[in-house]
Amino acid sequence: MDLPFETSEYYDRQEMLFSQLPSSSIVIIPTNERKTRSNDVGYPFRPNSYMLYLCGWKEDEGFFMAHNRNGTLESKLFVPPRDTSKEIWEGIRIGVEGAESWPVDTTSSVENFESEITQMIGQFENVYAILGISEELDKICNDIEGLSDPRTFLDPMRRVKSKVEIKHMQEAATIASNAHKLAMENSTPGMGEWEIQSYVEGHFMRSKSTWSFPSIVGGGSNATILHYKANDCTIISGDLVLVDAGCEINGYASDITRTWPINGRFTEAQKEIYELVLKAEKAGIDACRVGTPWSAMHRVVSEVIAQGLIDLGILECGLDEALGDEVKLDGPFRDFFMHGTGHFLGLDVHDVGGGRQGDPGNPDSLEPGMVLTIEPGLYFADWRGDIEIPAKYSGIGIRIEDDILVTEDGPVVLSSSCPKEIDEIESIVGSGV
Ligand SMILES: [Mn+2]
Repeated sequence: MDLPFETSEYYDRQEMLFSQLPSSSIVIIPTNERKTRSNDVGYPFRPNSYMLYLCGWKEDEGFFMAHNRNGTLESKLFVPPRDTSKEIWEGIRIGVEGAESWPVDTTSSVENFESEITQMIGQFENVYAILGISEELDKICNDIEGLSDPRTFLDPMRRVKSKVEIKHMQEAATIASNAHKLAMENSTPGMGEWEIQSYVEGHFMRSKSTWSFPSIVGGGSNATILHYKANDCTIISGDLVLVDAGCEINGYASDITRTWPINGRFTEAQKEIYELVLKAEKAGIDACRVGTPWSAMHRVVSEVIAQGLIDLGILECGLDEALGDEVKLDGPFRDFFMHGTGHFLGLDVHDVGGGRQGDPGNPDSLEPGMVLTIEPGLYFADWRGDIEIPAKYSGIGIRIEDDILVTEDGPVVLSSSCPKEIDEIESIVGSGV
């Protein structure tokens, strides 16, 4: 069996879910569907995160079902049956019998799913199902009145990581830290953004992991595009390169951003902006403490950024005016720092349970075991016509992002082995060329 956790971890999660549900409840969760790219070629398959969370099932078909009839929790996994003619092409399946060692009470074939579920659903007063993923399940649930979404209960659970989850997240953060370091070492003026990407993702692959989201590698003013994805330009001497990349291992994601000069030396103007972003990032990390309201990190980071922009003469106003509305923080500093300060991290890179500013379902405050990113940035987009930018900062885009575990003893930076001080970066960039 190939599971990242002991089966008891999954049974505990199933128990914790049902401890929140009324009696006579049934929960049904599909895994993701395969998506065709063309003809016989599919897009890479990634199992559904809730499926991974509740039972670790990784094959590209399957349904998790559990109910609490008579006060006892019973779970069942519907899986693709053994089928030699399909296995010749796609690989050997675990099958109904093989799945018996998964953390569920019983197993069945997906071929029986519709008839079994249709017949069962009527026996329960409360039906919980995740819709919008499986056409088959959506069709079955079409006529059910008062159907509820189990994610209301699962998301807050996923938000707080167990000790063993944290172990996997530390591994993901360490692999991504080393990938960034390797790319720094091999940086040299005139190389392509795609070559930097190959060092980063090559290291992911060598570490038996994959990317957790498509890597962002932006040289020069491409760094001012927040989710830049072309990665097809060359990076010339004097330019910075921004790399926002993370990996996934055992289902868990990391997400790190570093920005460095491709020739190994920051210019004075680049240094001024870099130091400001770094100062804001450190202040944000320091705010990741148990009991801190979620909005506090963004406020702390925004205040440092806004004050820094004033000190550099980029904004000509006082701090209050620079920050704007007390709650929305929508002042002119947002022309240069236009995204949120961070998000939760876990099975998904933008993990569930709230996180981004304004998301519904944000927690009131930070708890031990939560993992989030802190990622301030400053962007002086020379291609924008709507804002005025001092010439010396034109085209600079800098973001610094780390992965933070909240503990009773303060913030723990899971990605701390990834260099971010100016002198560290200057000594490592190009050292492997
Ligand atoms: Mn991020």
